[in-house]
Amino acid sequence: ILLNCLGNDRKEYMEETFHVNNPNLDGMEEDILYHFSLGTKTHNLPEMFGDIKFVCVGGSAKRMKAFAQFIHTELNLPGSNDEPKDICEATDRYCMYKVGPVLSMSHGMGVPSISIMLHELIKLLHHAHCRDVVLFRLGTSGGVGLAPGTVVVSEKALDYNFLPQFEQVVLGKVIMRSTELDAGVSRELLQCSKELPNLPAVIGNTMCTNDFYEGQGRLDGALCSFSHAEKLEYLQRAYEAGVRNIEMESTVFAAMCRVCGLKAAVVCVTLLNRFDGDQITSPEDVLVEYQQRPQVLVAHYIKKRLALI
Ligand code: R2B
Ligand code: URA
Repeated sequence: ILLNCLGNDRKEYMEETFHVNNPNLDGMEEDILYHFSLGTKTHNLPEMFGDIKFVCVGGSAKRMKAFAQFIHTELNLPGSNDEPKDICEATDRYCMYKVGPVLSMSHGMGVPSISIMLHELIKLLHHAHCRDVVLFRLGTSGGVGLAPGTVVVSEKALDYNFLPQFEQVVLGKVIMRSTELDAGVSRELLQCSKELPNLPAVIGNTMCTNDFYEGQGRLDGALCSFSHAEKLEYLQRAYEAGVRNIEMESTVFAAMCRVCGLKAAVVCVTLLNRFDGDQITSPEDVLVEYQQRPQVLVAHYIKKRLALI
């Protein structure tokens, strides 16, 4: 089934099954995934990655290593998980761990960093002939009108104007891509949250920005060009547009997965309520526990899908 995705200069199509959206790839004798230190000639990608069904990505390398160890235990897999092998150890751009059918990867901070990683990740899944893969972004965020520690499962990823679109500049022109996420996976994740203790979760819209400070209406950066009242007015408008959290990668994540027909979900914990302040003041142990919440939720989902519970 071919669906017209968005009416742009160049039409893009979405099929039911996942596909890369670039005819040039077919003609390439070798594809070097430079930022992963992997390639189609140097590595047997189908053998290494062909059985992947769940890809979990998150900003921090340390957190994604911890997730690899956690999911190893949760899936009752054999062998030790003390020192999981970083498949991308030859580069320090990203880290990558494979745990049975789960790939855990870091993407760094912000749209440019995750976008480079997603180009190479989607090509990797394509070269490895993976099928029926679901992608999750497990992250942190600033909450909008929510108690800190609440997990937001994103309904839509919105831009700074609260629109469900991602702007990419291509050959000097702006291309718009839709940022809708998989409604079925989001609903199932919310259901999973109800089956877990200590996992407050909501479905809401997520606003993605290109900056942590002024770009998110913070008053505490090195620069600030607006008043406290203007900040609150912007957050209030965001709230009214259904925004419940703010982070820095969801729009490009949603857009790239959607164009390639990959199911995707964004699951971010809120570290603070932005109506109450800008600085992240919770103690380290509280923040560590908050950051485990998206991991616990997605692990529960994966176990259910694998019929382990
Ligand atoms: C959430 O946290 C990071 C900024 O602190 C950024 O990567 C994001 O989306
Ligand atoms: N990550 C963000 O992007 N914003 C916050 O306020 C907290 C974490």
